[in-house]
Amino acid sequence: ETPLPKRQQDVNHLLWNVYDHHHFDDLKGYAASFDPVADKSQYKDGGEAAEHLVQEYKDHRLLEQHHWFSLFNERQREEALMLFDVFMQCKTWDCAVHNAAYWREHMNEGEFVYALYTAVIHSDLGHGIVLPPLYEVTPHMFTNSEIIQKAYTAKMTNQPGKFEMEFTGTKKNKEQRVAYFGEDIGMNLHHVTWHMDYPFWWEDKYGGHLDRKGELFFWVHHQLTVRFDSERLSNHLDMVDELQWEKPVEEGFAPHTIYKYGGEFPARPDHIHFEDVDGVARVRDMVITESRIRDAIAHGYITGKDGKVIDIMNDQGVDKLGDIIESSMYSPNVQYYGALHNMAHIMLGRQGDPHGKYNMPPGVMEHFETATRDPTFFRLHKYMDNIFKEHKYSLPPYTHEDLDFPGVNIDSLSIEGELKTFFEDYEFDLRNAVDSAEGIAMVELKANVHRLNHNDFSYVADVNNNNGNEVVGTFRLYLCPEYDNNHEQFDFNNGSWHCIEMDKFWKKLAPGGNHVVRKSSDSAVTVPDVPSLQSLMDAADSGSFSMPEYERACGIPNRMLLPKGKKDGMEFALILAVTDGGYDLTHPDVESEHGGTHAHCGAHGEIYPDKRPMGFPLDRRIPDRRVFDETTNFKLTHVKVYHDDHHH
Ligand code: CUO
Repeated sequence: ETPLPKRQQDVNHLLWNVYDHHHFDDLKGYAASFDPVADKSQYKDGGEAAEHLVQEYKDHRLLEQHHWFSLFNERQREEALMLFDVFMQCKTWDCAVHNAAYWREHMNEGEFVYALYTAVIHSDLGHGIVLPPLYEVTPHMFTNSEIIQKAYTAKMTNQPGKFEMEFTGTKKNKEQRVAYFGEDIGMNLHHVTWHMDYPFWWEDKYGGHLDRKGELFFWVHHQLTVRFDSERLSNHLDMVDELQWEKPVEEGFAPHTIYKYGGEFPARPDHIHFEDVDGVARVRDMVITESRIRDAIAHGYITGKDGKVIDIMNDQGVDKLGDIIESSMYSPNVQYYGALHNMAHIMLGRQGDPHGKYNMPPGVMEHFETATRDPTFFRLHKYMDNIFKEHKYSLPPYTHEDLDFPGVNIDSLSIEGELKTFFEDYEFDLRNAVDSAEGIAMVELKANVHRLNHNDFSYVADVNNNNGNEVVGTFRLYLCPEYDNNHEQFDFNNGSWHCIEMDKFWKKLAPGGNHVVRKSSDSAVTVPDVPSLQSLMDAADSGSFSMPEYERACGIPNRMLLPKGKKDGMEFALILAVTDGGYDLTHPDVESEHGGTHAHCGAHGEIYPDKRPMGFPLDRRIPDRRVFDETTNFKLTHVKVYHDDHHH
């Protein structure tokens, strides 16, 4: 088979300057002489998918080039999936790369990029490839119009440039204080990649079942929501209020972002009331969909489209609810429960032009790359998070027996090092934002962003195992804000829903005392920065490419593991629960890191490594905290997160 450095090089070249179709010489040849349906034996399906796409192309039904692309647009999604399907049907890399070079010339560029990314993630042929950071492939979706304009001007005058990317808006808008979170390029990369790892359009026919996809949808967005709330508290802002269909959308939003082709992203004024969106949904439909879901929660079951009753009063209930709320193709009854979440994204994206009067392109809410820039994103997801909470809190609280790990107790829990955050500078490449006009040399174009980071630290725990034999412990670490913005202390029951998942790992515990040290950099919720496209090109060209640590881009950026905190320290409860790994762990390989980012993103191509519900044991209501106090394999300690406001 084609060696990894060559496959990496092909992907780099396919994604370089997608919009002006500058081709590397190797790909030029492929594109010119290839006929996708000449040799049908190269496809697993005998060429059916390729024939379908070729026919659509011949009939001039495909979306033009140099036009915006949105996954939420049904026809555009269909087209992107036609190409995705062709890639997935390829038996060899050679087939895939020829098709890619060919369709790059004939399809809409946004559709092409989406199909290629998702195929590299989900096809066996993509194994080992590091997908270049999307913020360098389609920079328009990750930066603002000011930067883009400067890049064009620099390019025209052939001047290299480095531009300061400021957060959107002004100090007059208090939401700007937390723009560093919603506009972080790494955070947006995490979000868009999660939705590529677990697409709502996924059907098992493409390549197997995605384990606990609905629950992951809940958990990854719950964690974005609670992390955003802790960032708000760090900046003296109240936690987010939920969005309601029949109340005004409080915050307006001026995105200051521009499409590569298709003009500016639409803005939305303050305090508007939701309007029906032509061709999408009426506000009333949204209210009906919501009440059907709330009814299901109240009754404890979902009704399938065949009328079958699906019990949700158990650990698996949240997975089913995730499927119907998003909704994904896994929803057992989309006719009845609708697609609350996906519709809401479109409804919000269109509120600036609900009747299509001004022919505006989709709003930031209609792309996973850009959605978190709009403060309403978090109001929408808080709204859905509260629906999930309603379900979780309808389940019986855990008993001592549910939580207990007999013979295991935690003697101490502390932090080694200081929990300290700061802002730093980071550069990324803008060259793909501008066209590579023939004859004009490629000048260096960079954006400089300010982003949150923190010092390395370790968790230190002394765990006693009195069982007389070795046992496996599941270590679950959470960080929970202790006070709201009015300095009211959360009681244990109200506070536990706001806990940030910090890490989850498995460890063998020898009989007697175990001194466990876990580094912050090993966290199962975070990933490191993906290398730049240029360094991926250099590495692949050198012929010895291997970077397994960057293969997955889904995960909170490791530098954002800690919330910002406050200059004089912000109080958090640090919680460690050590539960029975002999039961929890689905794999025999105890010390495996399961791909490094499994807590929010699963283990690629495998079942989720932890049998317990995500968020365990803090995912249900806790009416009596004595249950936890009496559980010796559970420990709570108080810590402070400091923010150093000297820029690093
Ligand atoms: Cu990720 Cu709403 O699900 O943006």
